[in-house]
Order: sequence, then C-alpha cells, then structure tokens
Amino acid sequence: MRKTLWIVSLLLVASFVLAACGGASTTGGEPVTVVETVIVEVPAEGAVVAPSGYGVTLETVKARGNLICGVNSQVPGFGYIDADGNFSGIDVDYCRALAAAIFGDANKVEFRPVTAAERFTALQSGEIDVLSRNTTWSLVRDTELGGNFTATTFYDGQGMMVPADSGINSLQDLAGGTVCVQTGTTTELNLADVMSSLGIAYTPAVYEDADSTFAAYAEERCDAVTTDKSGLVSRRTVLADPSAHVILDVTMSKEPLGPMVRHGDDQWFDIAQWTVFAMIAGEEFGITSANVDSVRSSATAPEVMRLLGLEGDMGLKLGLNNDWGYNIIKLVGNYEEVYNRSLGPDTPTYIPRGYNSLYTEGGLLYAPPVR
Ligand SMILES: N[C@@H](CCC(=O)N[C@@H](CS)C(=O)NCC(=O)O)C(=O)O
Repeated sequence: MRKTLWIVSLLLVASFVLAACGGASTTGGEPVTVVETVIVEVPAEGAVVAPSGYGVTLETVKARGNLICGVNSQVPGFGYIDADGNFSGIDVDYCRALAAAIFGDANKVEFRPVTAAERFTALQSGEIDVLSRNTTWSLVRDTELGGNFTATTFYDGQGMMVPADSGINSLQDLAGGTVCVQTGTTTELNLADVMSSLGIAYTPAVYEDADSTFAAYAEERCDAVTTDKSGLVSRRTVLADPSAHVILDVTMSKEPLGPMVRHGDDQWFDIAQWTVFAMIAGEEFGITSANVDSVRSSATAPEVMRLLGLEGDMGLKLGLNNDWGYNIIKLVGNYEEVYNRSLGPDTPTYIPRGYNSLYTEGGLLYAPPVR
C-alpha cells in the first residue's frame, strides 16, 4: 500500500517537575507549552481519514441509516455475489448480524466489495465501517495498517491446489514450477517464506483478484495455485471440473480470519466483537433463530437472560438496545446456523468444522462470559 508521511505538530501542555529531570528550574513548576513533532503514517491516494473517536462510528452508521460492510464478492461460502446481485457467505452474514444488532434489521447493510489490495485503505479512509472479508489477523494489520481484529470467525491455514493428474504430491514437487497467487495477501508472503525455508526455487505468478488468479490456474499458466484452504475449497467449486483438482495435504501457515475495524473507536470495536461472541454464545446455549422466541419467553438461566436482553442491560452498555443479542440470533442465527448455511454439509462449499467447533467440542470457538 502506498503511504504518505504527514508531519503533525501537537501542542502539549504539561507540568514539568524539572528538578526530577535534573535540570535547572526556570519555570518554578508552572505549566509549560511544548510543541512536539510527531510523524504519522496515513494512507495516500487522497483518502480522507475518517474521524474515529469513541462512539463516532455508531453515530455515523445510525445517521446514515445503514452499515457499510467491506466484503469479498468472489469467494463462495465466505463472500460472494450471484448473478442476481445477492450476497452470501459467512463473512456476509456477519455484516447482517451487525446490522441486526444495531438496527434490529439485518437488511440495513450495504455490501461493498473490496479486493485484497484495497481493503485496508477502504477501512482507514472510512469508505467502509467494518471489513468482513476472509482477512487474516496479523501484527502488521493490527498496527501499521490501522486495524483492530475483533475475533476469529474462521480458523484457517494456507494450502496448495494442483491438477489431480499433475503428479505433484508435495511442495517439493513444485521445484522449478510456477505458482499462481493473489497480491496484497498473507498468501503471497507465506509462499515466499515457506518455499525459501524449504529451499524450493519457484516462480510466483501474481494477480489482482481471485477471478484472475484462478482463471490463470485454469488456463494452466501456473502449475499450482495457493491461498487459504477455505479459498481453495471455495474456488474449486467454480472450476470447470472440480474433481480434476486436488488440495495437497500440507498447511503452510496459520490464517485466523475475522472482522476488522479501524483504530480509535473502542465502542465500535466492542459492538463488532460482541456480535461475533453473541453468535458463538447462541450456539453454546442452544439458542437458534427457530427457538429464540420460546427460549426468551421461558428463560431462567442468568447468562441466557442477559444475552437475550431480559436482564442486565448488556445492550445499553454497548450503546445498543437490550435486544441486540436476540436480534442477531432471531434475524441471522447463531454461529452454527450461519456456518451451515454457507459451509455446511448441504452446501457445495462444505468444510468440516474442525478447529471451528465450539471449545466444548474440541474446537477453538469460545465466547467470553456475557456479564
Ligand atoms: N486471508 C488472506 C487471503 C485472503 C484473500 O484475499 N484471498 C483471496 C483468494 S481466495 C481472495 O479472497 N480474493 C478475492 C478477491 O480479491 O476479490 C489475507 O487476509 O491476506
């Protein structure tokens, strides 16, 4: 991402106890004005950096009347737009859940497709309110790229897909070959790391988006294609003959995927994070979109009552209404429902739950207490 350095002068008024610094006191402990120069990195491309103080994002979203969610449009099961313009996928349903939490209406969301390379600028500039697009949580994204990851909604790892008749069974078999990869991704960086640590020479063929990356692979302009395993499973379904391609039994990295907000607005971070936790807690407590009304009318378990807004003012603490958790589950579903809708056994993009099971079932999904 292209960056510009801005020089920002800050007026800091501080009361210095100069004696403590060992200097001669000329101000007698009076406040002194210090002009400090701070160098801040901001996105270039003329982007206006969105105001991001506490509470600003929720106010902006409510005043606008809808949420703008940055999503994928090319990865079935995660973020995908069909020929009729309908969006689907677990990342897309997260956006609907967030809209349900805020507005009590899962449709008050505009889906804004963003490519891997443009997604962080879109978030920082305020073009989108939240990024929910198979995005991997990493240190650089949490710091330099100005984001805060809310929670992992899908634990993934990078894989490699090859034609089934290629005779390629391992990364070593790719020596001297060409690998198709998308730019602006962790994929591109991991590929370089893994191949160099294994001492395998290869040529990367780099593309801008998933369609061009997988088109190049389908046209045999590379020997293999690499991305998150979920992305491989997903994109294999839209290749001409899915059964002609195999995903190698190798995991090249950790790819914890989840929604990201920009730095600076902790209230918005909390709302975005607890939307994930409400879906996970819903599954843990056995509350579904189908039974949430009867659970709510007969609930006695204190945590269920707090999640569904019967007790404790949890929604008000987030800056929302107390039925925020009820609305998420009623209008979109718990985590399992959302998962199965896009990645379950009855879908073409079926991925067994694995790590993405509840902690009670040996997985990594764990919501903190609603209290
Ligand atoms: N999780 C990785 C990779 C995510 C990624 O962008 N994957 C590609 C390949 S499946 C993709 O979604 N492309 C769709 C697009 O650019 O529209 C990351 O956050 O960098």
